[in-house]
Amino acid sequence: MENTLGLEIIEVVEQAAIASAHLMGKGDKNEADRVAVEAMRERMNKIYMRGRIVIGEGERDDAPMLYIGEEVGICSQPNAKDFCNPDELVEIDIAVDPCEGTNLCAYGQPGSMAVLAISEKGGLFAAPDFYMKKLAAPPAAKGKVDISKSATENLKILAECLDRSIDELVVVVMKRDRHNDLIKEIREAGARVQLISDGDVGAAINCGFAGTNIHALMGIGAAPEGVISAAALRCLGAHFQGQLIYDPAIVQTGLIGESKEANIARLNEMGITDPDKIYTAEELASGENVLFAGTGITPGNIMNGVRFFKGGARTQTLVISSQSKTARFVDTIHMHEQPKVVQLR
Ligand code: VTB
Repeated sequence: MENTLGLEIIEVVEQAAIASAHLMGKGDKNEADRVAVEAMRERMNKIYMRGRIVIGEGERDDAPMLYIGEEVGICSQPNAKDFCNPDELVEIDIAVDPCEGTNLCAYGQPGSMAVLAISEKGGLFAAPDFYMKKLAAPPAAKGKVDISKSATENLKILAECLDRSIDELVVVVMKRDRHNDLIKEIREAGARVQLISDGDVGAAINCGFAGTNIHALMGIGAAPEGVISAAALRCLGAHFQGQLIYDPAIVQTGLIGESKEANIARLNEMGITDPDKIYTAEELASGENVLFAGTGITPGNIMNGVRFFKGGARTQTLVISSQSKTARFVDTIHMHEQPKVVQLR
């Protein structure tokens, strides 16, 4: 992936985060999402690239912007031939979640982010709008923990890999009824549980870094966001596995189709013949070059949220690249007006 593209992608997530942050704490999650989508799309369409949304705001008929299949970037515009050379352009697939954790943003809670992942064409799994059972863990446990094992077994393995006792582990789980048994099991195994109301992408990424005091993410969240988490964790060499969940009785919340049978039929139509397949991070984000970018909207464990000052804002963004093998924290001061002073605080 071109370096300049990497730089522009940072601005895409920054702009989405700033837009959402204006609505932080206002109690309107749809509006917080809408403005982020608009800002993300506007900035993306100024990039010299041929991009295609593979994970976005939904099917074309349901989403006016950043819908699945939407072409983005200067070189996707109808008059692109006038200023883009198709021979020198790599086609890019993009997975976006302009406001991950919309509730967190709307209620001023920590952990919401504007995130995206990009890869060359075909490099990101176009996950259906279902749920996904997820297991994220630090690099030391990669390939050792296994989503098909019980939480108890995985905690034993994790403790060994991280050279600590089970009660020194913290597992993030989303507070949902569907996780009641899982939470009980983790506690009985001796580990500690950090319950979150929303935002499992941030939680997954925390597993990729030492020092966050988060050692695993377990439980069921949305599938599309699972791919974005997988992209980040793949670049970090951390563990991520995902398994699609298509049975409404397991999920218990959210919109997930009429019935298990209808959902399996839909998956088959999409070419997913083994609906129970367990995907690794490398399968969900299989591209040769994968890049993750996320800007904090509200503060998180490893990144600050957007802070406004007179005439501007300051953002923090994490960019992880498989190509350059870097995890880069980008701290940006946005000067919307000519400032009298630029403060560093
Ligand atoms: C959300 C959201 C998560 O999964 O809860 C969602 O906060 C799905 O779960 O970050 P519910 O339908 O039960 O709310 C995520 O979007 C991402 O996986």
